[in-house]
Amino acid sequence: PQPIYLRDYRPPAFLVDHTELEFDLYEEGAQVVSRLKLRRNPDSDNARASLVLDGVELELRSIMIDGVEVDAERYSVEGEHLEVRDVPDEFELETQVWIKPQENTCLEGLYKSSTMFCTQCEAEGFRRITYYIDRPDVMSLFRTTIRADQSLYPVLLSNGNEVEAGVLEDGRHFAVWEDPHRKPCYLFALVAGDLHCQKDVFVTSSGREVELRMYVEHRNANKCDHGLISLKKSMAWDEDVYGREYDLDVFMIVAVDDFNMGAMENKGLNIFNSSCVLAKPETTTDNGYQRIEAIVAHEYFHNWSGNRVTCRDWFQLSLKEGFTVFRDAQFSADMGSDTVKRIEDVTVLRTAQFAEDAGPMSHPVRPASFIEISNFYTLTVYEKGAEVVRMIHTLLGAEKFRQGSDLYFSRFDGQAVTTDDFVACMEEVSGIDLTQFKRWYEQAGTPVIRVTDFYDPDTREYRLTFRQSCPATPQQTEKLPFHIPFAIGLLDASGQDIALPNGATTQVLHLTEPEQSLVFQNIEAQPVPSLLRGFSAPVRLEYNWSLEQLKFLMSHDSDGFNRWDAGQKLAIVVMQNMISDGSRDVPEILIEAYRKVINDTETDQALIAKMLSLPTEQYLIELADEADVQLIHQVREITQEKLGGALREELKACFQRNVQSSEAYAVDALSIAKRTLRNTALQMLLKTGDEEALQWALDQFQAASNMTDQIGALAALVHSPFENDRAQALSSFYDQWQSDNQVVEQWFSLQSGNPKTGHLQAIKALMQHAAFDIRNPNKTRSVIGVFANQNLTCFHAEDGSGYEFLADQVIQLDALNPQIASRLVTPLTRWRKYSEVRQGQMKLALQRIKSGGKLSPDLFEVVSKSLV
Ligand code: B3K
Ligand code: ZN
Repeated sequence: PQPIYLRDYRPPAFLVDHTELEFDLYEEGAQVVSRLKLRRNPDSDNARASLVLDGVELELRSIMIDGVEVDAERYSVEGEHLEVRDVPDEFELETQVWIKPQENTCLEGLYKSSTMFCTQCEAEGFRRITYYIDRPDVMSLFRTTIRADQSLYPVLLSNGNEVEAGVLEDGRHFAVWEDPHRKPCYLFALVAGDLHCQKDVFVTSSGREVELRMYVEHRNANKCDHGLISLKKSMAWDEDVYGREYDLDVFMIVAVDDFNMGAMENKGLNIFNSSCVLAKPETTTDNGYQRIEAIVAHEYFHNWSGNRVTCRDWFQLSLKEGFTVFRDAQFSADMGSDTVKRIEDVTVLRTAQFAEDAGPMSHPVRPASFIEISNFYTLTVYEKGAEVVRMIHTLLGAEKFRQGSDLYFSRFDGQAVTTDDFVACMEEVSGIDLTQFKRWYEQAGTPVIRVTDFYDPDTREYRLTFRQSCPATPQQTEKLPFHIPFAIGLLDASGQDIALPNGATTQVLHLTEPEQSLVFQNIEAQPVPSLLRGFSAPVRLEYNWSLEQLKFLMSHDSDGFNRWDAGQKLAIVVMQNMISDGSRDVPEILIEAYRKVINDTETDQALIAKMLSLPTEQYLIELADEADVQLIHQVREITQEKLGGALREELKACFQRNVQSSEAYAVDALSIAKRTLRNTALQMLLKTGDEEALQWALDQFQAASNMTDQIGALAALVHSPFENDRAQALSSFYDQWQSDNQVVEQWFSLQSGNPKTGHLQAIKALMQHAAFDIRNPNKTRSVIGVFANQNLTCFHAEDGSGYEFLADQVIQLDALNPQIASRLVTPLTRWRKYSEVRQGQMKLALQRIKSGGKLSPDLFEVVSKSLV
C-alpha cells in the first residue's frame, strides 16, 4: 500500500447533487440501488476526466447512464475503483450492487450487529455500501428507501425525516427518509431492527420542538434515561455557549453492541457503542455515567462542528475532532468540576498522547501523509488537537473566541474546509497573528520547556528563564519554535499569590523564542513559582523542584490543577528515587502530604479523591528513559502499601465519613466524589491486608445498590492479598450479571488488568469463556487490550510470552477486523522505552506479524512504521 499526501490534494472532478438509495435487506445479503445526479466540478483542474468511483467488496449487477445500460467497453472495475469513460457533463448514474452485511466482520459499511442491520461509514466505509465518490468534500442531498421483513425489522431508520412508509407483499415493509441537509457520504447511516424506542422532546431557543428518540434492543429498554438527559443538556449548552441550535425535527440515537469506536455523529441518526450510551445505576459506574454524558455531547456537538461545517479532506480531521473534543471538555467542565475534568484530560494526554508523540506513529495534528486514514483517529488528532484549540481560546479570551467560532460557522456553513480556514477566522476577529502558532498543526512531537529561576535579594528581582525545544520525529528532524501560552503565578512564603505585572495573580506568557527570560521587580523574598497553570500548553515541563516546594504547592497553590500536579510530582520524585537508589522506604514528607489531603474536608472532594491516587505505572514508564516495568510496579505497590499502613486511621475515618445510605443514591458531583473517596480509601486499606477493611468490602459488595460501590468493593478485593475472597467475589459477580454485556465487559477488564488475576494463562482462559467473542470489539478490548495496556508486569513478562501472545491475537484479528487489529498492536510499537532484551523480543513479535502473510493496510502501516 502507498501513502497519500496532503500536498497532492485536488478538488473532485465530479460533484454529486443528489443521491437516491434503495436498500433491499435480506437474510443472505442486501441489494443496493443508487441513483446519483452527477455533474462536472467547475473547480476541477481536469475538465475531461473519466468518472472514478470508489467501491470495496461490491458485486456490480448493473450500471446505467440516464436510463441506458452502459456498454462493457466504457467502464471497468479495477481494485477499489469503478471507472466510467466518456461521460457527459451532467447525467444520472444508476448502479445496482449486491453486498453481504452478514459476512462483514470489519464493522465498516453495512453490517449486522446482534439482530440488527447498521452502518459505519466514517472515514471510508460508504464505499462498502455502493459505488460513490467517497470523500468528504463531495456533499449531496440524500433520499433513502429501506425495504425489509416487517417482523424481523419493524424499525427502519436513516438520516433526516421519514417521508413515506408502508406495507409490501411477502411480509415486507418499507420506509423512505429524506435529509434536507447536504452532507458527505461518511455521515450517511441506516439502521433496521426490532428495537425499543424511548422518546423525549427538546424545545430549541427559537421555540421549535425537536423529537428525541433513543432506539435500543428490548432487553436494554430500561437503560435509556441517562442518554436522553445528557442529550438535552448538550442541546441546551450548545445554544447557551456557542449559539448553536439543532436543525432537524428529529434527533435519533441508536445503541449497537458491535462497534469499532465509541460512537458516530451521522446526521440526525447517531449510532453508539452500547457501552457508551446505555446506563442504569445498578450496572453503570459513576465513571460510566460521566463518560456517556461526554460522548453523547461530543456526537451532538458534531452536528455543527463536523456536519454543518465539515472537512475538506481527511488530513483536516482535527478540524472537527480537535474542536469537538475541546467543546465536549468545556461542556463536561461546566456540568461538574472543571479542575477534575482538566486533571483527567491532562492525565490521558501526558500518559498516552505524549507516548504516541514519541513513538513511531508520531504525526502532526494535521498529518501530511497516511496509508490508512483509520490509523489517524488518534490521541494526537483528538486530544492534542483539542489542546491546540484550547490554546487559541487562551490566547484570544472567551469573548473573541466566541466571535471567531460564530464567524467560522456562518462563513463556512454547508462547506468542507480546512484547519487554516478555522484559524483564519480566529485571527480575523482578534487581530492576533497566529502564523507561528500554526506550527502546532504542522510539527509533530511534544515540546519540552526547561525553566530555571534566580532570585536576587539585593535588587529584589526574580528572573524566570524558559528554553524550549522539540525532539525529532519521523520525517521531521528540525523543529521551529512554537508559540506557547504559558500561564504562571508566584507564591509568597505564606502561600499567597503575588500580584503580577498584569494586575492579576495568573499571567499568560507568550513563549515564542528558543530561549526567553522574564524579570519580576519588587519581589520581597524568593517566591515559589506555580508553572504552567491549568496545563496551559501540551508540553513537557522541566524545573528542578524541591520536595518542600512541591508539598507547599500541594496545599497552597490557588490553581487547583497545579495543586494536584504538585502532589503527583512529589510522588513521582519519591518513587523515582526509590527506583534509582534501591531503597524501599517511603519518606515522611510524602506520608505527611497525603495525611493532609485525606483530612482535608474543605477542598472540593472530587479533587481530593484525585489527589489521593498515585501516578499510574503507565505514566511512570512514560517518564522513564529506559523503563524497568517490574521495578516500577514493585515500587508503586510498596508505596501504596506503606501509605495505606501509615495512614490507616485516617483512611478508615475517610471511608466512614463517606458512607452513604443506599436510598441516597444520586449521580451528582458531591455523591460521586464521596463514592470515589470511599472506594479509594477502601482499596488502599485492603492492599495492606486489613481485616476490618476486608469485612467492609465484603459487606459493601453484597449490599451495594449501585455498580460504583459494588465494583469498587470488587476492585478492592481483586487488588488485595485475600485470594479466596477475591475468587469468590469474582465468581458471584459473574453469576449475578452474566446476562448484561456491559457488566461482563467490566468483569473481564477487572481481571485482565491486574497481575493477580490476569497472568497469561488466566487471559487465555478468559478468551475461552462463554461470554468472550473475538468478533466483538468491546470484549476483545476488555480482555486483550486491557491486558496489554494495563497489566504491565504480565504483558512484559521476562520470557516474552506476553508479546508473543499479543502478536498471535493481532494476526488472527487482522483477518476479521483490521481497525481493531491495528489498534491492539500499539503496545508492541513502544519498544524504544524498554531494555535491549525487551526491545529485541518486541521487535521479533512485530517482525512475525509483518511476515505472516497478507496484512491489511491498517496493520501494515503501523507495523512497518514501527520497525523502521
Ligand atoms: N467521528 C467518529 C469516529 C469515526 C471513526 C472511524 N474509523 C466518532 C467521533 O469522533 O465522534
Ligand atoms: Zn468526534
